Amino acid sequence: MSVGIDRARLRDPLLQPIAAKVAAGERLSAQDGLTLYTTSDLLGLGMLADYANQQRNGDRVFFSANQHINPTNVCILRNTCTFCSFARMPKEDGAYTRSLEEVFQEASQALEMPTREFHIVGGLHPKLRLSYYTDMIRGLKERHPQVHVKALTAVEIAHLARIEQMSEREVLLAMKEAGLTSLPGGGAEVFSTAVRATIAERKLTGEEWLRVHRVAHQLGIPTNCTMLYGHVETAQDRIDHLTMLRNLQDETGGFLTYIPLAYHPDHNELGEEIGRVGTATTGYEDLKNIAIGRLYLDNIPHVKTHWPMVTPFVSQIALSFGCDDVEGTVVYERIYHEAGAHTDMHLPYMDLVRLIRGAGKRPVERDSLYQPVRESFDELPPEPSRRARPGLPVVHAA
Ligand code: V47
Repeated sequence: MSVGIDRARLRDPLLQPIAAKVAAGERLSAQDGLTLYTTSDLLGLGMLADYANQQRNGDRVFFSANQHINPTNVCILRNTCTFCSFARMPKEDGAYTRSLEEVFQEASQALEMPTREFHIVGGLHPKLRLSYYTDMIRGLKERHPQVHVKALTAVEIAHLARIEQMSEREVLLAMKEAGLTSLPGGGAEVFSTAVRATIAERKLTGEEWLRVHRVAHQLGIPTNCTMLYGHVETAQDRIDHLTMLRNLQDETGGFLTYIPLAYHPDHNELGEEIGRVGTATTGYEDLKNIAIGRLYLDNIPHVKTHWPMVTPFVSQIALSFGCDDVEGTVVYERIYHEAGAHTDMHLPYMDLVRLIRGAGKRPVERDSLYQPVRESFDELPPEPSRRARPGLPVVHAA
């Protein structure tokens, strides 16, 4: 059922001309984007985003039976990415690097659920070579041929290219050859040079991040994109970032989904510096970023809510604010839990179905490429048999 735009319900008159553009399917300008960031009419903004989403996706909401795997937290940027709580120096307490056998073992733990995607990201390890990752992908595909592998952020691709003295294109080709389906959207943070100088001084630049994604798209590897919000960035920085994503998408069409990532301030230097420890972003900000992503990125088909960061509760409401995709079962979430997220690490498959249905939407299990895998769930056995099997450490954050 398609909802319309009831312009009488807009409390902020500045939203009226934007509503006219949304109704006509016209692209929003950067100034419109800034207006959306500054309005306090959250429900008006949500109505516009819901309309734009319904036009594209109807009442379908996608989710995936996926598993996050983080092969190492050792990262050469440990001391300069001040927002990150996950990275460790090689000899620091808590540093770990998995052998390939350990990765394969972890990957087989959740297979009682119908896993369709491995989401693999980690630190920039000074010694792990390209072959570690290509052997990992090959080994995973041999063991689980039906599972898609979405692996390594643009930052990790650029790092491997540097240590292997290869081009990014060659690294991506080798990964594709090994069985890679797509790239996740991490590492983008906020493209602004000034923001990066504060939060990620030595990470690759925005232009470099976009270059890796452009090459991936040219090679037929679709990718995701993200923006890390809620730290030192301004509304202008956010719109500039979204404009750069939109421009690349006009050029290549290779982005599948946009995921706004809510900054978590615990156990990292930036949180202490800006006095935010213990105070993550608000639901208001989280919903705004989802809605603006939907309206401004008119050429990116999907907008995903990452429930480990914003809670399943906010994610469910996001489904009425322009969002059509919920992060999947996840199984082990480490990056945000290190930074103070209090959500569970794992959301059982049927809980996701219920969450989507509870928002009045139609759940669709998808694969990494947004091909529907299952749209009817009533015949599935009830839990607990579809939960991860006993013994799998489904860890609840303290
Ligand atoms: O790039 C790191 C973020 C990202 C913190 O493509 C933090 O489907 C909040 O990109 N607070 C990696 N965020 C995760 C990511 C992702 C997640 C889910 C789905 C997909 C996808 C991609 O995590 C990093 C960084 O932006 N991050 N530290 C922190 N303290």
